[in-house]
Amino acid sequence: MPPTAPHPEPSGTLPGIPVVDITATGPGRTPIQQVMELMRTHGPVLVRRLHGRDAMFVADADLVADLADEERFAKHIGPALENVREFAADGLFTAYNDEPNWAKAHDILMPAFALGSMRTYHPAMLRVARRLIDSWDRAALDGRPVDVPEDMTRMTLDTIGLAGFDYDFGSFERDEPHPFVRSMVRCLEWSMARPARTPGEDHSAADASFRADAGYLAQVVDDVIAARTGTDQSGAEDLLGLMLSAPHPAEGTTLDAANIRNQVITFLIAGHETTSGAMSFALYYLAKHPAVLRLVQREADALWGDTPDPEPTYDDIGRLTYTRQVLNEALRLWPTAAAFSRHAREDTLLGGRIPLRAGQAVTVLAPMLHRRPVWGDNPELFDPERFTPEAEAARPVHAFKPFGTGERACIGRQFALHEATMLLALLVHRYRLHDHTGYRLTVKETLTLKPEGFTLTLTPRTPDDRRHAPLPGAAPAQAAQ
Ligand code: FDE
Repeated sequence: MPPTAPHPEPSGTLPGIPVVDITATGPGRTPIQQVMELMRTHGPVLVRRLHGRDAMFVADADLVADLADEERFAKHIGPALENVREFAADGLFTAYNDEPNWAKAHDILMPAFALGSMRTYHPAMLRVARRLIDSWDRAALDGRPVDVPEDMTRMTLDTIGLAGFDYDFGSFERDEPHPFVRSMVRCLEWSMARPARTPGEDHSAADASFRADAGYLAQVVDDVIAARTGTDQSGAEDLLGLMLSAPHPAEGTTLDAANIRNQVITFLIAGHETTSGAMSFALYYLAKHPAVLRLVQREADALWGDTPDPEPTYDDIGRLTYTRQVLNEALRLWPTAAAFSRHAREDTLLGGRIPLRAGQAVTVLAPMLHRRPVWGDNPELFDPERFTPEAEAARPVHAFKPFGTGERACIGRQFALHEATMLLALLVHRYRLHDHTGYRLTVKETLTLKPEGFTLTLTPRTPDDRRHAPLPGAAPAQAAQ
C-alpha cells in the first residue's frame, strides 16, 4: 500500500520538513524499509507520525555529519531500544549515557576489543569456520541447498560464544538453530513491534510470551556464567574473564553480578545478529555478481593457492583487502543495524537550520545515507570499488555509518570484520556458489536486517578452477536489488 501523503503541517512542526502520518497502515513488519520508501518520495529529512507521536528521520550526509558532533549530540535510547532494555537493561548497547555502568563496563571491556585482541580470538573463529565448512561440505556432497542466513547465524553465535565466553552453543550439531536464537529473535521482534501498537488493544498474550522468552535468555546466560565460575578460569582474558575479574582502571571495582548478566546477554545478541546478516548479504551479492566473486576468489587463491584446507593466519586476514571491500559494500547497501538515534544535548540548530530542543531525538537511517549522491549516480549498484583506499579518502568520513558514531559506536567492529572477512574468503576459496532458485531479495527485519529465505547450492572448486579462474573482464557488475 502506498504511504500516505504528507500531512498538512500542523503548528509546531518545522517548515520545509514533510510530516508523513502512517497511522492508517502502521509501520508493518518492515519499518526500516517503510522509512526508506518514504524518503524516496519525500527526501532525506522527514517526520514520521504514528498515533500522534512524531519521530524525525534523516539520511542527509551533512546532517549526519552534524549529528556526529559529540559536543552537541549524544546517543539516544529510542522506543525500540527502550524495549530491548526490558531484557538487556544497562548492558553496553542499551545503557543510558549517564548510567554509571556504561562508562565502567566500556572502560573494562575496551581492551577485549582492541585490534590486538583479535589475535586471541582468531583460533576460535577459525574453529567455528571449520564447523560451517564441514556442514557445507556435506550439503555439497548431497546436492542439498544451504540456508545462508540460518548457517551464518549458527556460525556467529558459536563464534561469540567460544571467543567471548568459552561457551559452546554447538549450533552445527543441531537441525534447528539453538533455542537461544529463536527466543532472542522473538524478543527483538517484540521490541520492534511494541512502539507501533494501537492504543487500547490487548497485547497481554504477546507480553506473556515475551516474558517467557526473556526468562529463557536469562537462563542461558546463567549457564554461560556458571560454566565459567565452576572452573578455575575466572582470570581468563576473554570477555567473560574481564567481566568477572577485571577491576575498573581508575575506580578499582569490578562489574556487579546483575550487570554481568546484562553484558553477557548484550554481547550474545549484538555479537551475532548483525554480523550474520552482513555475511548473508555479502554472499547474496557475490552469488549475483560473478565478476566480483572471481576477484574475491583470486584474492583467496593468491594467499592459499590450492591447499584444500588452508590454515589462515591472523595476518592473512589483514591481507584480504578486496574481501573487506566486498563486506563494506554489502554493509553500505544493507547496514544490518540500520538505524541509530541521537539527541541534542542542548537546544540547537541541526545543520544550522533545523531547530531541536534539548533531548529531542533524530534517527539516522543508514541505508538511505548510504545511497545519497556522494555515492555517485548509481547508488543501488553493488560495486566494491567504492571502498578502495583512494575512493574512501575522497569521501566525507560520515557518509558511511554501519557501526554508528562517537563513543557509543560499535565496540565489536573489529571483531565482526575479522570474523566475517576470514569466513567469506574461506568459503569462496572452497566453493562455487550457485543461485539455484534465482533468488529475489526480500529483506526481513527483526530490528536487524537479513535476506529472508536465501539459499545456495554448492560445488567444491577444483585445482583447475583455482588455476584458471579467468580474469574478470571490464564488464561492470549488474545492478541487483
Ligand atoms: C553498538 C553498535 C552500534 C551503535 C548503536 C547506537 O548508536 O545506538 C551499531 C550501529 C552497531 N553496533 C552495528 C554493528 C554492525 C555489526 C556487524 C556489529 N555491530 C557487530 C558487533 C559485534 C559485537 C560483539 C558488537 N557489535 C557489539 C556491540 C556493542 C556492545 C555495542 C554498544 C556499544 C556502546 O558502548 O554503546 C554496539 N555493538 Fe555492534
